[in-house]
Amino acid sequence: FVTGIECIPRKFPSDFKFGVGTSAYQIEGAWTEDHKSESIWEHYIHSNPKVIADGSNADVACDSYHKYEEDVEMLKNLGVDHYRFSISWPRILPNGTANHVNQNGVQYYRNLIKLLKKNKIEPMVTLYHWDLPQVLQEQGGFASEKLVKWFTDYARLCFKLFGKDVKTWITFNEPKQICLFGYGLGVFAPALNKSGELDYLCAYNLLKAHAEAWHIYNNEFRPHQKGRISMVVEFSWHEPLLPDVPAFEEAAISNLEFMAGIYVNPLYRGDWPEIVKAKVAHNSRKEGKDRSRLPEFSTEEINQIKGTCDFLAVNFYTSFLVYPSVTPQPEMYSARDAGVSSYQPWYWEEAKSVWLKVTPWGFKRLLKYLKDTYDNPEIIITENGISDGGELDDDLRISYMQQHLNAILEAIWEYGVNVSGYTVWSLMDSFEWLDGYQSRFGLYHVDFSDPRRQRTMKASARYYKDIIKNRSLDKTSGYLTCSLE
Ligand code: GBH
Repeated sequence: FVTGIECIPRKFPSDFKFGVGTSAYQIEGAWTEDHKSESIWEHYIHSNPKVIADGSNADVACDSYHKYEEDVEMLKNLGVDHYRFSISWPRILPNGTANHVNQNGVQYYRNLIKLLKKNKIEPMVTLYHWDLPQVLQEQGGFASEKLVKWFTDYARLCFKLFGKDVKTWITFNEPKQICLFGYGLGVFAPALNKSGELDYLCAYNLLKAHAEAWHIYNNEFRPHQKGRISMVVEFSWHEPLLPDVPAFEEAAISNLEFMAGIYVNPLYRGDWPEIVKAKVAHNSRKEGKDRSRLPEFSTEEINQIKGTCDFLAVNFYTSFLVYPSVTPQPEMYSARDAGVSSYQPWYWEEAKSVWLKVTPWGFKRLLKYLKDTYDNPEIIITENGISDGGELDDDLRISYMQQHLNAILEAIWEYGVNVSGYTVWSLMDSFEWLDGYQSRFGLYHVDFSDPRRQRTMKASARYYKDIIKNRSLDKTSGYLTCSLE
């Protein structure tokens, strides 16, 4: 029986913001210019060139250090509301610490921000997108408590230098990649692999550094600068392999909590998720340890961390099917602690990056889950995008964006999820970490064999430009999609 017709407006709310993103190390190049010092990624790649799929590095990358004016031209052409980029810590503070400020580095970001403002593009600035000064790594990096002081000195300096024009700050991009990949699995710089210990210690120090930076902003800068600050967390959706079977439902939640809740729960409630605390404590006891491998937050720390999140900043790319397992990937302690395994079926649509399968349905479920779990927060999508081989006629990217934007519309209109902005990853093709230049995420193509690093608009850029102009997913269907109930 047809009981009614459900119609979803295909239009975005009038104050919805559209943007694109990049990060310093992936685009700037000029890796030693004007007194910039070496970051952990430069150090890692220069000493192990084989870890990068095509043997490349980001010494020049998109050369945005010299070509930011062209970058802003592209942003203008797209008509974006905001541009998310990151500041290179070793470019601003070559010694790592705030005892010497590199004026040339400061000037670069001043110029960029000024040009953005002149063109009415809001800067959304990430303080840390994985490029720690190598000198600080040599003193322990994120495994050291000193990180809190190093990072908050750097953050305070940036608020002071740029806060007049920057109203949206991100402390860290994707703690999971920093801690699990960098200190647990040994695949990202600094390539340490003590999973189940160093990754948890990294998360502990990172969260304290984030919280302290939030309080510094809140107390010393917010009163007159009036901006907002948060931390970006990457969420994949974790779907139970067998839905409605309690053990599988629990496995999926467990993976969500170990992969993302571990970083987000503290921001909302001050502490690790209960399930994470319980499972790590249980396993630590079984291993004969006197205390949990997961560091414990003191009451004071809990109070300090709780509430340090002005909006929920979410990166979304893909989903996984999850099942309970007693023998998960042995090298991955956090998976072992979670007691789950996960995989992506071969028939899900593929991207160029092996880890990325197209799952807009997972995005919609995730948004609903976030609304329900964190008390209906304002959500900004700070990254979403897909890789291919760099084609100019990039149908795959257009279809990916169309499906993911549609998922947002459905989450807004069907579930009342408060999504206020969307950021495409990425403005242009750039250095894609371990994939080098083989996986391309850009709306603009970059020719890396050309010394001028020529940028060319792809079909997806024209598609996104239209969406931004119309504030709608299509112009033809009267802004509504209807389905029979
Ligand atoms: C984002 O991370 C990053 O913020 C951004 O810099 C990056 O360019 C973009 O994604 C695209 O990758 O190499 O198989 O061991 C998204 C999360 C982190 C998921 C790295 C895949 C690599 C897995 N990604 N991870 S693998």
